[in-house]
Amino acid sequence: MKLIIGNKNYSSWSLRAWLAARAGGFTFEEIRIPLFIPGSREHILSHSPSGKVPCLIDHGFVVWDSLAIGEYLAEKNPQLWPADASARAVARAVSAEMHSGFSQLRQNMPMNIRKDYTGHGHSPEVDADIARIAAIWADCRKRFGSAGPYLFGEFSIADAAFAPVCFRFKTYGVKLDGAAAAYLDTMLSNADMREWETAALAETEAIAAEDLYG
Ligand SMILES: N[C@@H](CCC(=O)N[C@@H](CS)C(=O)NCC(=O)O)C(=O)O
Repeated sequence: MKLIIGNKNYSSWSLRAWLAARAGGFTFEEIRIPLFIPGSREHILSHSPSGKVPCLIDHGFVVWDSLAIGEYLAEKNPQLWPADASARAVARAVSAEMHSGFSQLRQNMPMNIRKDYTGHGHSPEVDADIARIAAIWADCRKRFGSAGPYLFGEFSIADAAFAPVCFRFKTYGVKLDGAAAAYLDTMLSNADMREWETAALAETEAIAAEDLYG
């Protein structure tokens, strides 16, 4: 398998697919294409029909979009979703909510692992997104998380879906409490998350449009 990804510092969608592939135990070659530099669009299009990353290529078969990649990997390793049908339904619901929602948080607190933007990015709408995410985390941990430290116990695609938010909360110094704070600590200590973070810190490309606060 090959996984086409963007800059580790900035590409939140890439992180989701990469974590799902890691958590599923897949061996894959990583092809990193720095975004928004001359030639990057053509380079991505040579692999990914949407012109976006991430994109998974399995023996020539192409799957794009992070959620579709997660589902494709879960067909091969069902442990990427919770085993219990109710837990699995909620895991899909919160992953879909993350995939299509929280636009204010995305716009005002883009993933930018290298920066310390503590205190930046807040507005009533952003704070409402943060509150909803904290409520999702606390609810999943309480109802489904008894078998481990992740949202549904064991690491699942739902954790991969929220992983970029965890890095955002670190960058922007977002303070949580209770179960949501404990879950954030768990995610930021996860070995794959740490490996991604180390690689992001070593990157040197800067995307001015994403460096919102200097
Ligand atoms: N919904 C898509 C979003 C993919 C996406 O927007 N990727 C961004 C990088 S994080 C991208 O490829 N941008 C490059 C471009 O638009 O030219 C997914 O889940 O994979």
